[in-house]
Amino acid sequence: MTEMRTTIVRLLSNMASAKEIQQYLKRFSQVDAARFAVVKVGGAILRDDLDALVSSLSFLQQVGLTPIVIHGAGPQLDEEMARAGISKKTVDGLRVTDADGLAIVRRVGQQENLRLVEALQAQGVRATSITSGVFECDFLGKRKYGLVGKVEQVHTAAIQAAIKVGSIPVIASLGETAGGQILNVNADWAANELVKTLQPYKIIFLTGTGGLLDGEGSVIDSINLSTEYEGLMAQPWLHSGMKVKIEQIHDLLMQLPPSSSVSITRPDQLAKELFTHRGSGTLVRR
Ligand code: X2W
Repeated sequence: MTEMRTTIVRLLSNMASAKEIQQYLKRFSQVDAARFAVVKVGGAILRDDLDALVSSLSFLQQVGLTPIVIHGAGPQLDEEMARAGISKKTVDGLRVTDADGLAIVRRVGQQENLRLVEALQAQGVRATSITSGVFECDFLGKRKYGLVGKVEQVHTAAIQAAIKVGSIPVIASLGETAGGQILNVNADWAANELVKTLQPYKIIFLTGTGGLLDGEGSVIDSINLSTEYEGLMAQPWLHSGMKVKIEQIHDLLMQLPPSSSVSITRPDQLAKELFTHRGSGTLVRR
């Protein structure tokens, strides 16, 4: 514990007081190790900010907190599909996926997954690649969306096994039906289903914006849904993308224990968000 404290104090010394950090460490050490945090990583982060992501995840690992990582690969898929001459079509923000598209979704999903796992392992961090067997799906609507899944059940055995040996589970957002058909699953949806099943203490969405933005484009520090939700949704400056995000977070938190919270931040700010009172991105509580 002393060694752990020294590491954290050194890493965070210019962000927070030692007392503050110790308070959080104590709090986190009381949480069930298998349910500490689910971290959703968008494909854009894997492409643009891999080093900061790896440092932040390995920092958590060093202080004895094993996060569960679920990632997407949206921009990489856009690029690979364009290269293959497949034009992008989305319905309700979801990628309509045919058999040729699915082949790319599988290949790119697995590639991006391994890229993160290998980057972690290169830094001496144990990480386990999980690209199947977690999200049991049904077709969301074959005619409308093609080979796109809606998660029916989350199987956590592989995740628990990794956590048990202190290895970071790194999960791709690929699903399969009971009949074995692989399906494309939106990574935010996959993250939400994972969260509902695991009921983690912390839910973290890592984005390039570093948080939810107000009308001026500044990061909103915190949102208390029980007192601020209605007012916030009525704001004329809240544009549609953010509105949908806040609605989704609201629905998610309502299904979780009251102590759960959602943090939206950038990879390099993750430790600051978790270990300081001021935080870094947007903290959403119910
Ligand atoms: C997404 C899966 C990847 C994803 C897609 O094909 O783009 C569906 O839309 P990000 O980087 O987290 O956005 N699937 C059905 O969600 O990646």
